[in-house]
Parts: sequence; structure tokens; C-alpha cells
Amino acid sequence: MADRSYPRPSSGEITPRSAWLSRRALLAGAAAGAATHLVSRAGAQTLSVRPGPFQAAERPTPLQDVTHYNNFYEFGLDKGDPAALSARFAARPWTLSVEGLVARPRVWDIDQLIAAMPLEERLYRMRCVEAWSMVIPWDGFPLASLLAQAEPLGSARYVAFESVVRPAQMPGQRNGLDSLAWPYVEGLRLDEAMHPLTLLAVGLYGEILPNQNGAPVRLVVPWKYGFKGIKSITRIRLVESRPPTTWNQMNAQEYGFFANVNPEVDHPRWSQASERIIGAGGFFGGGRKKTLMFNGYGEQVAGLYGGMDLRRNY
Ligand SMILES: Nc1nc2c(c(=O)[nH]1)N[C@H]1C(S)=C(S)[C@@H](COP(=O)(O)O)O[C@H]1N2
Ligand SMILES: [Mo]
Repeated sequence: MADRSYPRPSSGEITPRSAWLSRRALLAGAAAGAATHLVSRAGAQTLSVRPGPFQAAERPTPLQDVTHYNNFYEFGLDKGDPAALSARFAARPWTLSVEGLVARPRVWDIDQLIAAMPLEERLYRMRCVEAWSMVIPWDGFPLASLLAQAEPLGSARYVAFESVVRPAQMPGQRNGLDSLAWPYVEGLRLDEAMHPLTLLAVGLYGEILPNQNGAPVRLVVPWKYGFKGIKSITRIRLVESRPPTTWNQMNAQEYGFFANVNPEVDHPRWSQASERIIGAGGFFGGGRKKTLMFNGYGEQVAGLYGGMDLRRNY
């Protein structure tokens, strides 16, 4: 079902500034300046954001699909579980620690962090390793801004991320299916983490992040498969060697550490050459497209992998 609450740009147009943002969010932003968030009349918290670089040309996926077709195994294995079962998850109060090989470790309160960081909107393609995709208007700030404040030491080479463990509020963590080990963990090389495309998202569509999308803060690395985008992060640690990552530990043959989107390297059980466009079927027709190398961000990120065999380093 198409979401009617946001205007959408016509097909093929470069998405104009805030075309999908609620008018209220814009007005709130104009009144309050950047980096504040306000409670709207409807009760949903809106974010004050500026347009960022790197806007995708595609039509944003309807909000209804972005928030009801999710992978968040802490709440269950089905795509509808996160929306259905996360209402009581408490994303406030929340702390996010930045620690490890840094000169200035810090435990941030999430709202102080949001107030300290100028928020940008970034319309990014998201390609799940399961061969479906969305286009999501995130609100957040570059991970590099947060890491710079922590002053990484020369010995830091990777960044390790950890999701919250809270079985009382996350049914998938207590259902005994042992689908995954908790906490969900992810990692990036330091240069990937510092890349300007790499975002910490605290909102989408101009509102604070819905629980099912990884409230209150999640990683977005648009040239990698979606599973790198770890949700509900509590800890960011700079480390010397490559950290373990959840899907790689689950099945190293199928899920690598790098997980760069690559239409030429198939998943052992399915092709990665094309993808199903979530929310684009039916009325709009089509619904599939060819998958692009680095999810279409090669111009920006291919240089990170010069000289690497991307078949072996999948
Ligand atoms: N903690 C945690 N983070 C996670 C996941 C998860 O199960 N747990 N799923 C990942 C996968 S496979 C994808 S495709 C994206 C989905 O993000 P979305 O639901 O916001 O679209 O979240 C990623 N981050
Ligand atoms: Mo995914």
C-alpha cells in the first residue's frame, strides 16, 4: 500500500531537498535551528535536518514498507515481526559508548549526541543480501564526525559495533531458536568507517528512528549489504584487529566480512545479479532492477579496495 502522507518526486528526478519530509519538520527546523528535535502535535518526534550530499536519484520507498518489511532478528525472523513486536522496546534513555583505542573515550547520552551533531538527510539505496532493496531517506551524521571527537590512536585499524542485549524487550533474544548469537555485532575497517558515506542514522523520513529500524541509533553503509547496518547500537570500539561479525560467524561461506554489494559474486544459494524493489510493484510496475557494483556507489568507494580480490574478499 502506498504511503500518502509524504509527497514524492516524480520518477527519475534527483530527489529535491526534503521533498519527502513533513512540512512540520521543516518548520520546526527553521524555528529551532539545526540539531534539535521537537515533539510534533501528532506525538511523533521530528528531527531538524539539513540536506546532505549523496542523494540517490531513485524514488524513496514508501514509509509503510520501510517500517513494516524489516530484518531485526532480536524481534523475530519474519519481516513483520519487528514492527509488530517492538512497541515496548525502550529506546530512551540510551547510552552509546565510544571506547577502545581512542584518546578520548566517552559515554554519550543519545539525546546529547543528537543535539551535538548537525543532522543531515541522506537518501540512500539499501540492498539486502537477500536480493531485495529499498531507497531510504535517513537522518543522521557521518560516523567520522563521532570518531574524530574520540581521537582514534594510531594503533586503531578497525571499528567494532555492538547492539543492545535486552531479552525482556526483545522476543527474538529469548525464543530459543538460537538463530543468531547475541549481541549482534558488526565491524568495519577504520577507513571504511571514516568514509563520508558511512552514516549513523538517528531518524528516517524526518522523524526519530522507529524501533523496528534500529532505534535510537543504527549504522548505514550504503555500498554494503544491509546486514552491515547494525541496529540499536550501544557500543563502538576501536580495535587493532578485525572484529568478529554476526553473519560471518553464523556462516562464513555465505557472509563475508566486507559484504560489499557485488552483482558478480553470487550468494551460494541465489544470484546477486538483480534485486526486487520493495514497494515498487503493482501500480508502479516493474519491481526488479539490476544490482550495481558497490550498490552504485563505486565512484565514491572503489578506491578503498584497490588491489583487493573482491571475489575472495566477499
Ligand atoms: N541488531 C541487528 N541489526 C541488524 C539486523 C538484525 O537482525 N539485528 N538485520 C540487518 C539486516 S539483514 C538488514 S537488511 C538491515 C535492515 O534494516 P531495515 O529493517 O531498517 O531496513 O538491518 C541490519 N541490521
Ligand atoms: Mo539483510
